[in-house]
Order: sequence, then C-alpha cells, then structure tokens
Amino acid sequence: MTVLAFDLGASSGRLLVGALTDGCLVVKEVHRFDNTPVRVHDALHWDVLKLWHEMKVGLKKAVDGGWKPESIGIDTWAVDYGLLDRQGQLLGHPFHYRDQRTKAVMDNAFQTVSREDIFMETGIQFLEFNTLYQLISQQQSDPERLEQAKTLLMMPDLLRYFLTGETFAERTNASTTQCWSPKTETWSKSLFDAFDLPIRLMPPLLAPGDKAGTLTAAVTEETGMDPIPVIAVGEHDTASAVAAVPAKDTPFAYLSCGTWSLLGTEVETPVITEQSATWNFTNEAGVYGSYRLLKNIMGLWLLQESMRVWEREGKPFSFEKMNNEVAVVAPFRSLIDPDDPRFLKPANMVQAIQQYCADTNQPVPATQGEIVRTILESLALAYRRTLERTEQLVGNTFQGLHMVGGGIQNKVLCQMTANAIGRPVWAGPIEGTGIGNMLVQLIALGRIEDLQEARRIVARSETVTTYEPSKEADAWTIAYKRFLQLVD
Ligand code: ADP
Ligand code: LRH
Repeated sequence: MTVLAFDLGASSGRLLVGALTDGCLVVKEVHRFDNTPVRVHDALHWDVLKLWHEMKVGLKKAVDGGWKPESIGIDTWAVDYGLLDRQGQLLGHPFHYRDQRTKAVMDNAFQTVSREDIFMETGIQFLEFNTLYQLISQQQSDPERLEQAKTLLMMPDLLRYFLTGETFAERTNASTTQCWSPKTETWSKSLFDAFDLPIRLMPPLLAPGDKAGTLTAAVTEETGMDPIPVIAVGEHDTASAVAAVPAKDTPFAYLSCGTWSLLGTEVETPVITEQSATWNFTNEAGVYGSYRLLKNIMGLWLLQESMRVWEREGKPFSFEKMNNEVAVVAPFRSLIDPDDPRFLKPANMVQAIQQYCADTNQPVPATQGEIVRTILESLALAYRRTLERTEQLVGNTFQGLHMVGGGIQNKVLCQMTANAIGRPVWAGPIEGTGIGNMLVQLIALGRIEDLQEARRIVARSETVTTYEPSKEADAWTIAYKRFLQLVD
C-alpha cells in the first residue's frame, strides 16, 4: 500500500513514496529538484512551470520504478499565489514572498483596518509578505490583472490544479493568507470588504483528508501514472511537518527547521490575546481542526544566503566543513537578531551580518567559521526565547523540543539548541513534511486510524536522535541575557 507526496520548500522540492507495511512507514525519495527563484528587472518570481515540469519528471520516475500508489498529496510553502483567467490559464508569474512589492504596504494597511482588528479577525502574525498585503499591493499596482482574473490559487492549490484541473483552496494554507478567519473558518468577508479586495476570486475550501480530484488525462498520458485520486493534505508545509512530529504525549513543542524556523505548539483553539499580538505569534490552521500557535524565525535562510555569497565569490562552504570551522571560533563572539528586517532579503547576507555586528559594537565576524557560528548561536538563542514565550502563552512547561526538517542534518545547530534551551532536543524525521503529507492521505484512505496512531507510526519507523544539553549551561545563560538585550 503506497502513497506519493510532493513536498516543495523554498529551497528544494521532492517527490517521496511511502509504503505502509506491518505498522511501519518506509519512505523513499523518487525525485529531488532545486527551487530557484527568477529575478526579472526588480521583480522576484517563482519558476512555477519549471516546478510543474519537475513534478511530472517525478511522476514518470515513480512509474518507471514500478510504484503503484493509491493517492497523491501536495504541500508547499505558504502565502504566495497565482491568478487564473476565465479560460483557466495562469495570468503572469507568481511572485516570490521576498519580492519587494509589499514593502511599506502592511503599515499603510493599518490606516484602513487597525493592526489589532486584523489580528482579532485572523489570529495571524504580521509578516510584510502575507497574502493580504500582496493582494493590496497588486490592487494598487496592477488592478487590471486582478479584474481579469477569475480565480486565485495559493501555491499548493495551483500545482494541485495542474494535477487535477479542479480549483479549490486548502484550509491550512488558506489560514496563512491573513484573509481567512478562524471565527467562521472561511475567507474573511469583512477584511475583503474593508480593503475592497475581490472575494469572488477565492475558491471553495477543502480540509486535509478531503478528496481533491483525480489526475487529469493530460497528466496520465504524459507520465504513465494511473488516474489516481489527489487528496487534500496539510498543504501548508508547516502543517504537514507538525502532523509528523513523533511525539508520544501532547501537548509538545516543535521546531520545523528548514529555510524558515517555525517554533511553537499545537492548540485546540487560537490564542488571540494582547500578549500573543505583542509577541507577534501566529495561529495557523493545523490538520484535523487543530491550530498551530507558533512564531516564524528567520531560520537557515541566513546560512543558505551566506553560502550563496561564498559560492559566488569562489570560496564555497560545505556542510562537511561545518564542525571544524565552527569549533575553532570562540563561543558567543558576536550575536545577531535573526529576525532583524535587514536579513529578510539583503543583497549580500555576509555583509548584512557584518554590518549588524558593527552597528551593535560587537566584533565583526570575518571568517566563514565566525559567520556560521554567529548564525547558529543566534538561532539557538532565538529558539530559547520563542520556546519560553510559547510556554507563557499556553501555561505549559515542555520537557524538550522536537525538531523536524532538513535543518536537523545540521548537528551543530541541534546540539546548540539543546544547550540553549537546557533541555533535550529530539531530532527527526528529516523529511517530516513529506511524511506528514502521507499520513493524512493514509488516514483518509482508512489505513491509519487517526493522528495519534500516525505519530506512533513515525516514532516506530524513523530515526530520532536525542541531543542532551551540555554542561556549559552558565555560558549559554549569560549569552542569552546578552541576546535579550540585543533584541528587546
Ligand atoms: P525547505 O523545505 O525550506 O526548502 P528543508 O527542510 O529542505 O527546507 O531544509 C533545508 C535546510 O537544510 C538548508 O537551509 C540547509 O541549511 C539544511 N541542510 C540541508 N542539507 C544539509 C546537510 N547535509 N547538513 C547540514 N544542513 C543541511
Ligand atoms: C515554510 C513556510 C512558513 C511560511 C513561509 C513563507 O516553508 O511555509 O510556514 O511562513 O514558508
């Protein structure tokens, strides 16, 4: 009994196949591809047709490998969208959330609806690239295309539409738009009306586990795949990642660690309070009616971009070098606030980090090891702050932190995280997102009873590595105080 999962992250995409046998889920990678944004003049786009091409290459490979899956699911990153015209054709190239068109839009929007009212209505954190601000920006700069459009499809909805020909919005991803309300569990009419945005574009909603269509004849002809069903999963990648956390007890704290770091806990109802608003926490819809109370932390984007700079300069840095390069640098030499806005889309990440250190009167990191150590220690300290805030918001104490995602291959970061929080880190699985995607399909197909059983299956099937905190707790506590002075 096998299922397929497309998991597209901001840095790469993959097609995974999962086979459920004897209560274990065996996962294999069928195809992996880069996700490289494309800049045209000042605009930054996703190469959506390239992604679609790679998805079909993946399906062909699955057929050639002899796999006979019973269903497919797709998840991607949040907030970005494409528009379809009346003929169902894509209108233009979807923008990347790091495109500059939303700069200043969010702050201006508060003149129409206050920050407090938007948070009360949506429970969603304020990020300048939320779909709401992208739409307001498009309304101002490109109203013709919005008028011409018949349907707005979020990224996973769009790629699912390419697979099935059907237009639906999936709930977990819809919640990230800041145009969806947990009060009504649908698109927020009051926000669309207040900003004079066309709610007519928004498609009907599906929940994870719903059937979302069947592969089109065009796809089956081109790839050789049978016309199998496509099932809506937690199509926001973070929703799928959280679904796959192999926690034995609830509630638990998680960190989905990839391009972004998403740290928080599951809650039954959104935590929409003055405190969560002040700390800019979010309440994104999770699978099976749960909510994900969490906070975005800039994440390994800081490292990815630094590595891109070094690559460009002909001095590539490899993960294999990480241990040695970092080990020779003195701890806590210079710290940064990973969430400083200057790190969202700098032209040169290395220079941005150096400038931050200079501006805050700290030693300026020069070597690759110094830069990497600054990034990793600062991330670990940011995790501690967000973990403690999560605990205060829900009134729980967590025994440790579950980490999932590609970033857990960074053992230095996992160990530093355990040191920073003074509690164990349980790291695994790497492909948590793809696995969470499959679990929802398997529940929908009646092969797994519920999410609890699904998480037990992950714990049985995947390697989870425990990182115990080191004995240098005092040094980390002193560094944490310095970090708090820097960021608060
Ligand atoms: P996304 O879904 O956002 O594209 P992933 O979950 O695939 O992200 O994780 C990507 C991150 O994983 C990269 O930013 C990189 O820092 C980290 N990573 C990938 N491979 C390794 C490795 N071999 N060693 C250490 N870190 C790694
Ligand atoms: C992680 C993620 C995150 C969003 C960001 C845009 O991949 O989906 O949850 O905030 O991308």
